[in-house]
Amino acid sequence: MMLTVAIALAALSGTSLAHGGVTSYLIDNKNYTGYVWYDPYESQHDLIQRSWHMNPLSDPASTNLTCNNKGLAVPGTFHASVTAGSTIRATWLTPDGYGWPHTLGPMVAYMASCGEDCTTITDTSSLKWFKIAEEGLRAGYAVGEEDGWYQNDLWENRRTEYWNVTVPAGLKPGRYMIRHEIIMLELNPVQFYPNCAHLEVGGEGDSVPSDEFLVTFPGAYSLKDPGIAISGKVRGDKTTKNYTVPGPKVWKGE
Ligand SMILES: *[C@@H]1O[C@H](CO)[C@@H](O)[C@H](O)[C@H]1NC(C)=O
Ligand SMILES: *[C@@H]1O[C@H](CO)[C@@H](O)[C@H](O)[C@H]1NC(C)=O
Ligand SMILES: *[C@@H]1O[C@H](CO)[C@@H](O)[C@H](O)[C@H]1NC(C)=O
Ligand SMILES: *[C@@H]1O[C@H](CO)[C@@H](O)[C@H](O)[C@H]1NC(C)=O
Ligand SMILES: [Cu+2]
Repeated sequence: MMLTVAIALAALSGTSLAHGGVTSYLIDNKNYTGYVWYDPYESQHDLIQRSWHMNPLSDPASTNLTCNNKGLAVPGTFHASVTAGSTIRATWLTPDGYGWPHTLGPMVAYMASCGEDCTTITDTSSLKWFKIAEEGLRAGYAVGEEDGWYQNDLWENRRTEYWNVTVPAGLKPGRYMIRHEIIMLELNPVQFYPNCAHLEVGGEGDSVPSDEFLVTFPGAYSLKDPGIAISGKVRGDKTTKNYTVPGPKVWKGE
């Protein structure tokens, strides 16, 4: 117990320990364990999630931004079945019970059509992503107020360790990559924490997003975007009460 507290405090105060990513997904009542970043790639198999490392990414122009470094599919990787309109619950929780360590900044989720098969895609930078959900600054809060951000809710023992996003009900069935991302605005340079996984969407939908909703990673973000340029200046800012989440508008599936 004391050890857990000590580790949590150490991780909070030290920036090098204080990182992470999506560790499991709950999809249509099935729990899909994620890639374990501190275990060797060779030891992992049968996951929907691509490989990742806990370290932050800071260059919006790097191919590392797409699916977290190389974001490789593991042997036996597959697509998780999900019905359009269902909730996907992503958890940021390590096996030792230690959760997401940062508080200030938005959370976003994207999907991209894989065509025939997500599992065989090696170059994820050609995928066309559409945003399905975002958690920006809550109304009435300033950017420096932790309670203004859902990211703060993820903090261990604070309120919750997960984020629910809904697969747009109108989305056409097919195979899609999902990309969750936490953007940490505490420091300059900014820190991006993306994670990718494979989905097989079923249901009755027949919609696909039009071009105005589609972006690539890298490509979607610039260090000049207001919601990124502000990184390193939010802590202590009790006056800025607007925040523009980077990337395209959320596609609602219509
Ligand atoms: C899903 O599995 C992970 C890893 O085994 C576990 O930490 C988590 O508690 C599980 N979640 C649910 C909802 O069962
Ligand atoms: C991607 O990240 C890895 C590991 O941090 C680094 O060695 C590599 O140079 C990065 N590649 C690019 C294109 O930024
Ligand atoms: C998130 O989804 C789970 C089911 O996957 C549900 O039990 C939980 O109440 C949802 N939480 C919120 C905050 O919507
Ligand atoms: C807040 O709004 C102002 C005025 O529209 C804009 O210039 C600024 O970039 C916005 N700030 C953020 C962080 O989005
Ligand atoms: Cu960190």
